[in-house]
Amino acid sequence: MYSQGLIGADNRTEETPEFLARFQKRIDAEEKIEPKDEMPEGYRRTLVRQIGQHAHSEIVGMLPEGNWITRAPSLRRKAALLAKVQDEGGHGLYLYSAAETLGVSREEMTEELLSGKAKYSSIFNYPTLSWADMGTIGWLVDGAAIMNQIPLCRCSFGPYARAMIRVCKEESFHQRQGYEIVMTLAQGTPEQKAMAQDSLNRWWWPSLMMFGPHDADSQHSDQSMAWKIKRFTNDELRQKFIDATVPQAEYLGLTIPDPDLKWNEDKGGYDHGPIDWDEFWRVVKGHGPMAKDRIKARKKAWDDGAWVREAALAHAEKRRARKIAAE
Ligand code: FAQ
Repeated sequence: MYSQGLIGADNRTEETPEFLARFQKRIDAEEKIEPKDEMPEGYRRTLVRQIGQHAHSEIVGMLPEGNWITRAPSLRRKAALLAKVQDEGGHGLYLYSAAETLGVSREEMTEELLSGKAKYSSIFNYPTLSWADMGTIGWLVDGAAIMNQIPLCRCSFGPYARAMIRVCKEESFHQRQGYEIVMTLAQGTPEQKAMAQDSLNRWWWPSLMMFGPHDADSQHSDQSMAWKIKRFTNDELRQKFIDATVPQAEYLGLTIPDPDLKWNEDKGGYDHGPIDWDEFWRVVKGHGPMAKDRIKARKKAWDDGAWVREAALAHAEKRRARKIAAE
């Protein structure tokens, strides 16, 4: 991928075969790469892309659930949902900070999100139509996020790996509170059970799409695996998620909306029906059902927050000037 003559992420080091071999040796020895270490520019760019996309997903991911905070059915549910959405905001901030260590600013990343240049997870482009969706998001969306993020705790880039440890602990609470909501509905009245089933029907396939395209169509997987940014391929993680989730649905007495789903004794996992990749790419390219609303909401939040950023900068400048005057 790299030839002699390319310059590394520090803008000085030439990416010679020796440089690349030295870097790969550190990766292979499971050493953590830290922000000031020498690294190939491709490694830096891959991380900025993935961590930036991940941060945007957390922040945009607050919107579908935020939609239900005022309509939570009890004080207990409202308190848990508020805490969960707040955690997601926190995850976004850790992740923006991790990306900033690679020389990209939060403003630049936000601009890329608002202009449509940077992606965020396809899952957050679907609407939350009923209270049951709060349960299903915790159960399936956070469940899928954990499956994907536990291996990221071993990512070769130190700040990302460390951020993921805390994020995963919080995601685990999110998953449980979601499963408990769905369990309450599934064990409730026939109408409540139907609401849970309808929600599962709508979120199952988009949750499988969260893991990204089939391995054969995943342009970044090979290099990201070699750099130990990713530890498993998209299909491997999707399979693990299906195998863990099917028994959970059975326990709830709910039906996964896939007539082709069946246990395969030979592979020790479930076979599943075809994923609608046309829908996936449509959503990824910005044509998801809620795509326009999501970006509009983020743009409004950014614009409405301009005075806070300006005030914080003016305050910092005033303090700096006072400190200099006192010296
Ligand atoms: N949606 O070559 P690959 C959460 C893009 S956090 C949109 O396979 P890669 C917490 C991909 O960027 C959820 N785009 O790419 C929560 C690439 O496009 P690019 C987010 C997608 O990076 C819960 C192109 O397709 N999690 O849920 C998607 O090796 C509840 C080719 O794909 C993360 O971001 C998609 N689903 O693998 C919050 C985890 N899939 O960039 C609120 C970190 C693929 O070349 C409520 N990220 N694309 O223009 C990753 O693990 C990886 O980036 C993958 C994709 C696995 C997502």
